[in-house]
Formats: sequence, structure tokens, C-alpha cells
Amino acid sequence: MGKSASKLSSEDLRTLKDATHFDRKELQQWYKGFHRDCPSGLLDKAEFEKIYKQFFPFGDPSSFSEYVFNVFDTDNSGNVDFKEFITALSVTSRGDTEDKLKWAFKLYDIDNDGEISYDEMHSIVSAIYKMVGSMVKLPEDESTPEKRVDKIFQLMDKDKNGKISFDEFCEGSKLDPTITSALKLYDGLV
Ligand SMILES: [Ca+2]
Repeated sequence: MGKSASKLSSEDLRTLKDATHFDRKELQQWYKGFHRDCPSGLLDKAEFEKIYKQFFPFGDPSSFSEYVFNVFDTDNSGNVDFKEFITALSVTSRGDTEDKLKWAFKLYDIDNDGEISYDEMHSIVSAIYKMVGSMVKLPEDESTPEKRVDKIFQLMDKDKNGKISFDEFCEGSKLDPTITSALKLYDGLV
């Protein structure tokens, strides 16, 4: 372990201070922790999944953590570096409502075409159900991913075209905040 890995350069520090909601001290602490848990400086999918496994030891977070990983990995390099990690963490933990909604929308919009299809919503909701497992008692009209997705579409898909636009997503999230609660996981980390 060289000295270079244990501290952020002052240039990176300045850039990240402007790009995130963290101050210098917090950034250095996160950087230290990131390199302690991840000495290579790059978080891969398997390590990412381990983090989720700690929160959901009785469920299977593999699919969900992969979807979240893909949102973190903004340059699609197959791993998450510190900048990607701390930028995502800043949005999910301290971003304003608009930023959080944009981030959540990206998670659901798997193919990144600007709309959430029924299949995309179904993939994410199924992944969440798999992760949470039987830990949570669900109401009858949400007892399966299909029922839950139908309910979300009834609520959000105002023009009934089978896709959810970002505007529809924002409006719907006001009525049912649990749709973006997938992000809340990180509250415990910061
Ligand atoms: Ca990356």
C-alpha cells in the first residue's frame, strides 16, 4: 500500500467537493474507508453484492445489487471507482428530491431510453422482492411483483401508453414514495 492510495490528491478533493454534498473531511474519511474495504480502488459487482448481503442476509440481493451497480458505474467500465461511488452516494443520501428522482429513474430505466417499460419495472420490482424475501409482510394487492407493477402503472402511467416518462415518474412518486424508497438503503451508511 503506497501513500498515494491513502489520501485524495488536493486536485481530486477540490473536484469532488464541488461535485458532491460532502466536505473535505468527509471525503477523506470515505476515501480511506473505500480503500480499506477495497484496496484496488475499484469496486466490482461481487464486492458490491456483499454490501447488500449485509443488509439483506435472508434474501437474495444479487439481481438488485447488479441493477444498482450499473447506475453507479456511470462509464460502464465494469467496476466502480471512488469518484463514481462518492458521487452516487452524495445523490442518494444528500441530493435534493429532483436529483434523487433522476437517480431512481435511471435505476428503473434499465436500457436508458428515457422511459420505463412494464418489463423494466417488473425486473426491478422482482429484484426487490427477491432481496427482501419474506421479511416484509405485503398487502394482498402487492403480494406478487406482477400485482405491484400493475398497481404502479395504474398510478403512474397517466397517458396509458404502457411506459412511464420521467414526468409521470415524478408525479407518481409524490403519491407513492415507496417507489423511490429503494434508495433509502444508503441512509444507514452515511
Ligand atoms: Ca466505472
